[in-house]
Amino acid sequence: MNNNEFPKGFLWGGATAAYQCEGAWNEDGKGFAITDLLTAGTRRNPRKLTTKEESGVYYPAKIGIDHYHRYKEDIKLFAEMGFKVYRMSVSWARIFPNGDDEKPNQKGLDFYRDVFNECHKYGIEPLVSIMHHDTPMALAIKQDGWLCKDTIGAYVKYAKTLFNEYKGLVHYWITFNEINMTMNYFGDVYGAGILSNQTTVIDINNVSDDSMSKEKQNKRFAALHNQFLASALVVKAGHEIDPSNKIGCMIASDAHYPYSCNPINILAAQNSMRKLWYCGDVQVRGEYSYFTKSFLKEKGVTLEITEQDKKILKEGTVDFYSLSYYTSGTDCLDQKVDTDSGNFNLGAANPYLKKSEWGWAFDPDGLRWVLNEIYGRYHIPLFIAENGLGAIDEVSEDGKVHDPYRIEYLKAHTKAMKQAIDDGVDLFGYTWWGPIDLVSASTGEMKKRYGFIYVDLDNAGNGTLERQRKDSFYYYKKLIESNGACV
Ligand code: BGP
Repeated sequence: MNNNEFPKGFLWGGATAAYQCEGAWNEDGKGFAITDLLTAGTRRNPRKLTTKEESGVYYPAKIGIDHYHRYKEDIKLFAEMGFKVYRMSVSWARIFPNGDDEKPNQKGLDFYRDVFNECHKYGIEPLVSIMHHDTPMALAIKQDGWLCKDTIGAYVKYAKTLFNEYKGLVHYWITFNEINMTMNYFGDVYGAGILSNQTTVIDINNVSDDSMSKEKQNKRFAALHNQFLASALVVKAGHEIDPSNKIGCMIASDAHYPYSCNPINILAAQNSMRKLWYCGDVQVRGEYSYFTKSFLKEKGVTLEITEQDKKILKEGTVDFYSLSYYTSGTDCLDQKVDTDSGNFNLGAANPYLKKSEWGWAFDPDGLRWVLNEIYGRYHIPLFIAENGLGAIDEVSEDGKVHDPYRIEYLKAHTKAMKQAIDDGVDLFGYTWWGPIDLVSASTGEMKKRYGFIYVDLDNAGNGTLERQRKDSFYYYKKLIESNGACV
C-alpha cells in the first residue's frame, strides 16, 4: 500500500440535495417544499419566498437540473468516476405532499426506489439525507413548520416510511442537513419553515445574528430544539427497524479562528465554535452542553426543555458525525478590520488566505484542524458530507470546461483529509458537494458551479441541460482509482 493511500473501503463520492437538482417540482403528486418557492437572488436583488407560485417569476427549483428525469444518465457518470457512495436527499413533499398526509404518495416512493436500485447496479452505496432544508410548504403555512410540535410527529412518520420502504437498499442516513443552519442567517424560514403566513424577503447580505429580534431568536432555538427531538426519535426508530442502519447528524463545520492573540478575539472564536458544539453535543452526546445557559442568555433566548425531552435526546444519539466544510472565518472584536460580507457571516477577512469569487476563503488546513477538533471532542466516526468549490466556469473555444482551480481545491483538501487521518482521526468517507452543477443553496443561481460535470443551464432556466465532463471529472476519477494516493 502506498503511504498516501486512504484506508481500505474509504467511501469516495459526491453529494446533492433534492430541491437543488431534481426539478419536476409538481410532478407525479409532489407537493411544494418551502425551497421550491424561493426566487434566485443576488447582492443587489434579495431573494423572495412566496407561499404560492406567482406567474412570470422564475423559481430555480422548478427545473433544478432535471435530475428527476435524467438520474440514470447522472448516476452513470458518477459510476464512471468510480463513486463508492452517492449522498442525496429525499424530498419529503414527494413522499407526503402536505407533509402529514395519511398515506404516502406511491409515485414518490417508486422514484427513490428506482434511484437506489440504479446506484446499486454500479456498486454505489446511497447515503440519504432525510431532510435537506426542504420543509413541506403546507406545514410551513399551516403551523409555522418546525415551530410546531406536530411537525415532529409528521417527520417521524415520514422517516419511518423511508426506513421500512428501503430496508436493505439504504444503510446510511442523515437526519437533518446542516441542522445548525436553523440558528443562523435565514435558517428560520429556509429549513425550519417559520413563515408566520408572510411573504418573506431574504437578504443574503444581511445575515448578522445580532440583527435578530429577541422574538425571532426564541423562535429559531425552539424550532431547533424540535428538530433535535425529531432527529433523536428517528435515530431510535431507524435502529429498531433495521439494526444495521447507520444514522448520522450533519453539521456545517467551517473553522473559526481568532483574528489575533488578543484574548477577546480568542473568546469570540471560541463562542463561534460553540454553534457547532451546541448541536453536536445534543446529537452525539444526547444532552445540551454545559455552556447552554449562558450561550442562550446572551442571545436573549429562553428555551423549555422537559425531563421527557432529555430522555428522548439521550436515547437517540447518532452513529456518526457528518459535516460540511467549505471555508473558515475569523473573529475580531478589538479593531475595525475588513469584514468580508461574501464570506457568509464568517467574520473578518483572513489576510493569509485567498478567496473564491464568492468570498469564501480557501483553507484546507482548516479542514485538518476542524476534523481534529470534532474527533477530539466526540471520538465517533466522521464523514465529510460536503466540501467543494463554487466557481464561475467558462466553456472554452474547444467546447470544453477547463477548471484547474477546482482540481487544486480538491487536491489540497484531499491532502488535508489524509493528514487528519494520519493524526488519528477516524474518517470513513468524503462526498464532494455538487459533483454535477446544480442550483446554489445561498443564491439560487446556476452560475455558482461546483460540478465535475457541467450542465448547460443558465440563471434564467435557459439551456439544453446537456451534461459534459470537465477536466476535474478525469482528475476525481484518477483520485478515486488510486484511493487518494495520486494527489
Ligand atoms: C450547504 C448546503 C448545500 C450547498 C452548499 C453550497 O450549506 O447544505 O445545499 O448548496 O452549502 O452552498 P451554495 O450552494 O450556497 O454555494
